[in-house]
Amino acid sequence: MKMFLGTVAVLALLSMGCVEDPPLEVSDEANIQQLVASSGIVRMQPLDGQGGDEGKSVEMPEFWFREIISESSMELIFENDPAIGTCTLTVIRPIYAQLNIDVIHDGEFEPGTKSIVDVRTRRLIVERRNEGTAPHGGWVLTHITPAEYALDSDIPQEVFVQSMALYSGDELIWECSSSDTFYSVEDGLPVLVPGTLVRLESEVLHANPQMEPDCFVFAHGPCPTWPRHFMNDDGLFGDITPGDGIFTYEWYVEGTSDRWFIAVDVIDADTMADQVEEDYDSGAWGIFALKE
Ligand SMILES: [Ca+2]
Ligand SMILES: [Ca+2]
Ligand SMILES: [Ca+2]
Repeated sequence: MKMFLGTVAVLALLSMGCVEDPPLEVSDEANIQQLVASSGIVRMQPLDGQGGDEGKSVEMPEFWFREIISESSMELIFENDPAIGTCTLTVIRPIYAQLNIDVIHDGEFEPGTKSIVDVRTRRLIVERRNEGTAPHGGWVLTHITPAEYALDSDIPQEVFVQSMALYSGDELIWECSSSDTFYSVEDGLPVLVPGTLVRLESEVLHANPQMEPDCFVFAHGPCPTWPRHFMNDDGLFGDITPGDGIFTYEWYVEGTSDRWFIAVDVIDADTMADQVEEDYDSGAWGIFALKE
């Protein structure tokens, strides 16, 4: 065992030595890869937070949450040659997880599990502003689309987010009706002011509705008490019109973070109806909101 540890230490020193040698020339692709890896707002959170939504509906499970099994590293697809000084990229990151779900309302947590095989995708635009300068060879992130979460399993996806809108009071401060929309990192992301009442609205689609309700919608991230919240369409808690297909969650912005990853997460009611079938079906969109 001692010899083994010694070998590991030597290898670690050798590899540190390699890192110290500065590369002669870093390619645009390598610089962009480093920029994307180091940028906090490119991150696509796994939506594994637990919620304050229990008991909001009799059709809902007693408890449920996603548990990450593994996340693959980010894959970048360059949509053009970065030599021209600007480049559009697709970022793909698979995730393997399980849905822990307990549908028996008895106060005991005895969940079943459902496999989650998802892929998260978003697109970026990067620009070379000051060639050859640090960091990242002068490459900066200028635009970003929302992150889109989709099934990558054998199950056909039937539930989809269609829109997201953020209001501060009555003022619309950010909206998205296509996950292909690019937003300027500088001035196109939602900005939230601590202490203000903010409303997140979303429309969703069920392509093959069989149940009533046909899906459940959740907000992730905005409020520190719980990372996950039930979005309702019953005309209460900030929802303006009951039954109009616009789901709402509203909250007072707290000043505890510099930014919040805000996602809308739709889950098929058929997925939530039992704890034994391998029928996980969900879709989501997410975007970073900044603190004013
Ligand atoms: Ca139970
Ligand atoms: Ca509504
Ligand atoms: Ca089912």
